[in-house]
Amino acid sequence: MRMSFRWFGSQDDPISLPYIRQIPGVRDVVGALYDVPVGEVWPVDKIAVLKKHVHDAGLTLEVIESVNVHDDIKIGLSSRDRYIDNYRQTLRNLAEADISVICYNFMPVFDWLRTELWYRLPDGSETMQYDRSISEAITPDALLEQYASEASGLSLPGWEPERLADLRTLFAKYDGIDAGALRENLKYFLEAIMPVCEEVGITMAIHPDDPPHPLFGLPRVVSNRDDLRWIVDAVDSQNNGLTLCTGSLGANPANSVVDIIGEFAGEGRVPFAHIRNIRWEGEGRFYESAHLSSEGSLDMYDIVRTFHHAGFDGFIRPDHGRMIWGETGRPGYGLFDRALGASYLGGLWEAVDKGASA
Ligand code: DNO
Repeated sequence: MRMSFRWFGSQDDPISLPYIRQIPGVRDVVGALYDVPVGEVWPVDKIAVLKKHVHDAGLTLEVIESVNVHDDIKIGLSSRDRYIDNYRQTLRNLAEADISVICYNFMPVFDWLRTELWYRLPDGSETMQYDRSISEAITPDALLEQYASEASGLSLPGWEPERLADLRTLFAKYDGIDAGALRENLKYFLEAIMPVCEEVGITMAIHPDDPPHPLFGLPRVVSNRDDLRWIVDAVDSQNNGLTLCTGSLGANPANSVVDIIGEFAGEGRVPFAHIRNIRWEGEGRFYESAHLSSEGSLDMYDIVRTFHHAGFDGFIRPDHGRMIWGETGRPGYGLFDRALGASYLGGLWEAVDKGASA
């Protein structure tokens, strides 16, 4: 297992690489380029600069989160082939910099979604919360406005204002795209890029839908065990893998996260894991808790043990943390609570590891 930490780049992350370097057990950074429009080729020189920044700080960069997929590919428009060619070239360019894992998602229009970015917990910390009844009542425009005014002036991953500038047109393009069509478009995309992935040694790791159900009338096809099974079988290559995000899948109590880990990590199809906890608050409602089992609804010991038993040797990162100790910044991506998460997960791993060989 390699413990990693997400970083949003020197332009846009209030957390510096030297600080990340001081988190015990963390040697890998999960990064991305944030100034290349979705669908365009990531230039070799920009990738090299990012890689150098990370290396100069004594850290390693092998995982990219995310190379986003253009909506035309998800919709299956004829323009998709041009964007797929660009994606292939991006993969080649990333492989030149020894990138081995690419996290991406196939959610239409939006990436993750929360209805509250600063939900106050009884201990005074703040965290993100989701309430399905609110998401069903609010318009996407209103949500965008809320994010723009509440995100401390920082961009939120997957919510790039330039991409979402014309929401109505984007939504209209999805007209008639149901889950079946979206699935076929995902397969088309994977079939087109897998030969390059296999040639250059990159594993694709699709991120589950977050939250794991359709939103605003748009389909979602990466929400549960059967969806993951379909994806893994649709293109049966070891380079077609999953980002196992415990918080995303775990948001639906019907998903057995532990069984899903056992199944797919056991088959060697999980190169990357986001391990975080959530607390269910009732039907369709949850908040992102501290990582400890005692703070949330997921059993983190069981989760880590299952990864270990499956022979997992990929990358792990703590995920969304709360804002604690007066820290401000990008919701979910403060330093302190994620660092606590990394330490806790590292401790669980050590305990399971030593227990297994005792
Ligand atoms: C949210 C993240 C997601 C994730 C993408 C992967 O904080 O988990 O934005 O990076 O879905 O493409």
